[in-house]
Amino acid sequence: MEVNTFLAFDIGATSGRAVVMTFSKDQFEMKEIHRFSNGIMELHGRYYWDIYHIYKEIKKALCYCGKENIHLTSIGIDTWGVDFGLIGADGVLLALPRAYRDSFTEGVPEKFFQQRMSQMDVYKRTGIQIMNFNSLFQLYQMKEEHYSPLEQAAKALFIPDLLSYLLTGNCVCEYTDASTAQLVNPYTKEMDAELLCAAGVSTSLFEKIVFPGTVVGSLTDSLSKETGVGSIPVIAVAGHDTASAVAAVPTTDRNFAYLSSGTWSLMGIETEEPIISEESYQENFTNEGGIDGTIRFLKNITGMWLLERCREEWKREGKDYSYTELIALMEKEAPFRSLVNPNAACFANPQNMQDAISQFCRDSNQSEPETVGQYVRCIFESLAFSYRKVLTFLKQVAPFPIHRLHVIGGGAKNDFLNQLVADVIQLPVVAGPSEATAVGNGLVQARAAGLVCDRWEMRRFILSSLSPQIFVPQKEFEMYKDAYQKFLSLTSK
Ligand code: LFR
Repeated sequence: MEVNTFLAFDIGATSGRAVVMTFSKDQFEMKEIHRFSNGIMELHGRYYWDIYHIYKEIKKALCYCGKENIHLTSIGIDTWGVDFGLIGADGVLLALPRAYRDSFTEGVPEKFFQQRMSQMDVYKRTGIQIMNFNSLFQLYQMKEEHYSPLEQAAKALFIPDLLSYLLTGNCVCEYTDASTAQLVNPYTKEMDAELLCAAGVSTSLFEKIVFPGTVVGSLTDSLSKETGVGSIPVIAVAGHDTASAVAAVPTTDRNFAYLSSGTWSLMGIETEEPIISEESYQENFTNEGGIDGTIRFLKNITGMWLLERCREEWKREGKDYSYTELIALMEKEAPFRSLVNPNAACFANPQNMQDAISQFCRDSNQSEPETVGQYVRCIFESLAFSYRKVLTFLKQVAPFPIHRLHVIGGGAKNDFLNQLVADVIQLPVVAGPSEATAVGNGLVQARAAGLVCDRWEMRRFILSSLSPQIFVPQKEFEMYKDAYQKFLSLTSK
């Protein structure tokens, strides 16, 4: 039987992993072979990604494959969106890529709308939610600051493309990741020259867009030798991690909403056409690019970031809680004591997350959380209510009825939250795969190798290889009504 093996690198803002996916007949198996930490790095008041650290970790995984004689068919890389590296005319990486959590773009969209193009026009052209860290605003602000790497740059490469470039020496601009930049027209799927001009950069800064499944090139000779894996192709997968995750929703029909749950909670629907309307503009929903030319109509909700940051703080105090311990502590506490709006600007990158949560509660006349369990409860309940709010809007605009919510990504492992969400949204929650991003990444490689033909076949493959868990609502919404009203009052603009 023919066996194909793909190596999927899924690199998030806090950690990265290398997963080997072995395909035989109509099933696949997955094995995580390497995991490493990632994070933003402060240098002279600016925040960067240490791309060389990521590169070295990628090499470690390749060396492991070389040593273990794992014969790879191809490699694919997905990462978070919007950030990019700048390359000089001679191919040199000019600086570490700046990180989207750097506050350098705070207030920049407002300036851009005033001086360059109206907010409505930007939204109509791109369908992308306004977030200050979008590449459009990063580029504009870098220009304003005369940021020297941009002054000298011949090319900008989004992070997955940048890593593929380091591995192969070839440059591409992959569509799903480019779509997060707020520079792409979602109908033509090409860069919008007027937007680039408004940001002050040349249209030649970006390569022509390619679609998931395109071969970027082969590993450089020196890497092939050093790692021992040989001259294997690097595929431009759905380079945006959320697009890879959505590709891996285990479903056979379109009647679903998804929640890609990790550092961010990305909640939306998959559509054939963009939804760009007065309402989507008001609610700041985004139309990012998916595989097979689909649109990911979704909203960013600040997700486990709130808890991840609290956990780091508790760790610094010497208490390294596991998720199981946190949930046990939370279960001892009364529900709905305090709620926050996870998307409030104060949670984007605070000095101290617990202080930010307490401050939010004080400002909204609520009791501040006092124990670890109370913080966890506050975060989970606020997230569940955010999901209900977003789903209510999705139901209004979806061109099809929504029958269930698929929770994919690391958050799918949180049974407590899955059940709470099912109760709060009054729809079944289908949880898993928790490694959806790596699965989507590997399946796009499998498609490039001719093993599957489209996203529906990819999804059938997932269903026959993995079994998602289903949580049906067990409580009436009536019992959440008052708390939900309170939550809505905290999130109204
Ligand atoms: C998730 C994600 C989101 C994007 C955010 C910043 O990892 O890719 O989809 O909005 O990171 O790029």
